[in-house]
Amino acid sequence: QERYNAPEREKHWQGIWEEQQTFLTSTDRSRPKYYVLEMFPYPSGRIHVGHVRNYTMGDVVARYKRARGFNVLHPFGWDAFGLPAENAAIQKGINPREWTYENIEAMRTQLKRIGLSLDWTREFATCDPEYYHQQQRIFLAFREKGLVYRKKSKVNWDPVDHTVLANEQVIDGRGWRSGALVEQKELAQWFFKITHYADDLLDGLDTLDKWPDKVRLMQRNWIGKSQGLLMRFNLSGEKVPADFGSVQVFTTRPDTIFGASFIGISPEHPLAKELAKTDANLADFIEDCRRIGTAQEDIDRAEKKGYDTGIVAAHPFRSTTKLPVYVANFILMDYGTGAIFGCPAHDQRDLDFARKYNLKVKAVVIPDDADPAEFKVGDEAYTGPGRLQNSSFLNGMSVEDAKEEVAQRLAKRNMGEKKTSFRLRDWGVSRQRYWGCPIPVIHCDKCGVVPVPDEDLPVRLPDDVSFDKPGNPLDHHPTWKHVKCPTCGGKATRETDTFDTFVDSSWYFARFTAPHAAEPVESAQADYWLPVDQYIGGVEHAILHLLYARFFTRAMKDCGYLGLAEPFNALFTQGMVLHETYFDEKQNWLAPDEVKIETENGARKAFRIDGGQEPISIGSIEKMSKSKKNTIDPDVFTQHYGADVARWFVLSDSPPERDVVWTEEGVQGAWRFTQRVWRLLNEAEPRLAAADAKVPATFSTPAQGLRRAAHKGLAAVAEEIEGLRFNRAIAAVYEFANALQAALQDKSAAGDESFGFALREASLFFVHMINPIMPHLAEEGFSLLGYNTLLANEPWPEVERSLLVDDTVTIAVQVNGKRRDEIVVPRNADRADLEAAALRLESVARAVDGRPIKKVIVVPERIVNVVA
Ligand code: ANZ
Ligand code: ZN
Repeated sequence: QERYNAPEREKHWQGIWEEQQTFLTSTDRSRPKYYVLEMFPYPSGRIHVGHVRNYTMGDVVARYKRARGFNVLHPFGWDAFGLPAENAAIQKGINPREWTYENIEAMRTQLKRIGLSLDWTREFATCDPEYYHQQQRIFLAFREKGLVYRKKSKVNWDPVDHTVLANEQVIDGRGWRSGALVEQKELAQWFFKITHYADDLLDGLDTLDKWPDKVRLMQRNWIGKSQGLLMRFNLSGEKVPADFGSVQVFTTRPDTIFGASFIGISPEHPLAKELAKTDANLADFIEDCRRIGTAQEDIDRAEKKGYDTGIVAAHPFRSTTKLPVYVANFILMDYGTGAIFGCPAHDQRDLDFARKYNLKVKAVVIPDDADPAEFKVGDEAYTGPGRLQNSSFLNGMSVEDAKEEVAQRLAKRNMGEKKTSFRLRDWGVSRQRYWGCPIPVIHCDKCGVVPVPDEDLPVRLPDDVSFDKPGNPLDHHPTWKHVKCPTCGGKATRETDTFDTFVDSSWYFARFTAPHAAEPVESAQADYWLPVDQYIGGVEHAILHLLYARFFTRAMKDCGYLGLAEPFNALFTQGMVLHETYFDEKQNWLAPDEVKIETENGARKAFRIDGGQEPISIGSIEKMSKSKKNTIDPDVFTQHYGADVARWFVLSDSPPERDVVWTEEGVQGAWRFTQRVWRLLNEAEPRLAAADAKVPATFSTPAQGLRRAAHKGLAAVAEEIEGLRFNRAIAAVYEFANALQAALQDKSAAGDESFGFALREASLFFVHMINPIMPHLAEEGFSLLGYNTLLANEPWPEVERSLLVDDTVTIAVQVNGKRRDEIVVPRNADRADLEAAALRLESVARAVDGRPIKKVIVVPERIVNVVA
């Protein structure tokens, strides 16, 4: 029999699926629905193996659910706006739109070769005017609802190129093109009021029990709800400006007040700004702080620095204690009140700061089991629970009680009030970039901000843009931004900012339910399909994308577009695909296809394929990346081995939530398995024709054994796929393949009618078992078995529960009363089965040694005695 020619047969089946529109979403509403979605990709140009793993996971679920009688929605699209298209325009002079659509074209072709059961009629790209048209309408609806506002906010400003830079364009604090030191500049920008839903976004996490705990925790921390206290400190000193008699701080640890050793205010705090008017050194210091960069990590990483203002604050409970007031670079203006009291013993940032400026470090909370005389704070602040000490009326209290006590005493004196704070900030969506969705408003000197009237939407991106000048081409386009004010008809200009691309990906899953509707969503469709039943994607999106999508869903609900708050019922975050790295003596990376591996005495050595006797180095196993050249081109791979091998391999070796290492041996193993499946089916097939189609009244022992293996195998594959344990589903298939192979080799089964039936059933189950992961080979096998319909349209077979329980007994076999062997048979095996099974034994034949058999005594479930 011939080898299975995967590349050729895969093309064949893909052609048939396409021609028959097999995976078109059904409009039959009588069946239960199942919406499975993988995070849509950015059209960077080529599919990589990580995509293959991600989309195969979704595809396995989609195909399986389809077979289980669900109406499956499994769509695909492109997250197509963003900076790389502009970079291509700058570097290669290609128009961003053309670059993007060409990439989409190429990637779609590649994806189709993987054999995904997608409904391609629902495909869209976020840069399609049809899509961003609806996004502009959603924005204006949000604005009507008061969920959008404009305020001044900081951006990275390149003082040489006179342009705003994206965070990715700031490299080590310098502009990527000019090399100039980046500054912070305030610009009026658009914000989405995500904080309006802060509590709801937090509470909603409790309902998402099919999300990884780790992701929920990350979201919880990001939202960062803190119960704290606003405390007022009275200021004194010559320099205290008028109107600044006191400063208010936000603290979550009022219990530590007796450990306070300074007051810190943000460089942007009004008091700091006021003082800077008369203090040039302070003004310089503040200027310095601005250079840190806007990202949180930059702030956390920067060295703690402060400026002593010379002002002091009175301790609220110990009037003799005066706390120096510092302007400090680690205090953010947009959290709490932009001011803190510093307690170095119990806060790491404060401790770093105190060590630098020689401020007092006094421990006021000690662990329950610590000796107060011994307990010291070294380089690490103590942030755990414990008892209060050195704290006057708080001494001996627990942290919780002390917090309450301080709050109450201050409240009585009007010096403190409880306050909840969120770390979550409103979402700044303005980007000063070309390749994004235009923000549909017009600025008029007379009328202010005017929304673009609905009939004038979409605001389209112009095609004729130039990237010769740095900055936003929309801004220096000769005509695009100059328009008449829709309200007064006077001269006005369009908003030239475009949306953050996270906006585009915040509602695409809803759009898939009616991708070409004239409204953002069609209620009937959205109500039927949403929420997404299974969302699959990378953990790198655990915070922002998922939070923004959850915000959008709530906001769209409040605007009447959607009927639900949580968009993703279950979330699965898949691991990455890794590969070994190779490099030569000059530290140049080599790609896997430039290298051959030889094993000598168990040691692996790498050589160049194109000659070279000297071994090259094998580096560590790392995430596939272009820079290390350790990537595998799925296209080349599928043309050689076929998509099924790739699909099988990426799911086989480790649990899907973990990383998998792409290895040649692993690939070979997967390839050999496809050939083995093909061989087994070819061996089984000729023996099926003779088999009776009717269910036999009784089953022989081999038939019964095979049936058990088949039903158990099918049930196991189903259960593992339901739990997204694809590697274990694969293990169950391997196990069944072994059972099938053993049964095919069992000579005793020849001519047994009930075995023929069992073999037919087992072969059919086999193709069903592999179908979700290796759908092409499964179709091929199904057709080989004589069916002329598509397996993709077949329901998942029903298992017989009774065959799943291990109901076997071990029976001793004697010859002339002497124990010779034992057999394992179903408990309900009858006398004839037992007799036949015993007589088949090699050991029995040897003991009988050619003598005629007089009789066989059978005691069911106990013993078989052969009398010779
Ligand atoms: C005194 C104190 C003593 C604090 C102590 C902590 C430990 P979370 O829990 O994240 O809400 N803080 C307040 N506003 C700040 C700002 N704008 N920039 C930087 N830090 C700020 O953090 C609340 C704590 O962070 C507050 O409690 C405050 O320091 C600091 F042993 O007050 B704490
Ligand atoms: Zn006007």
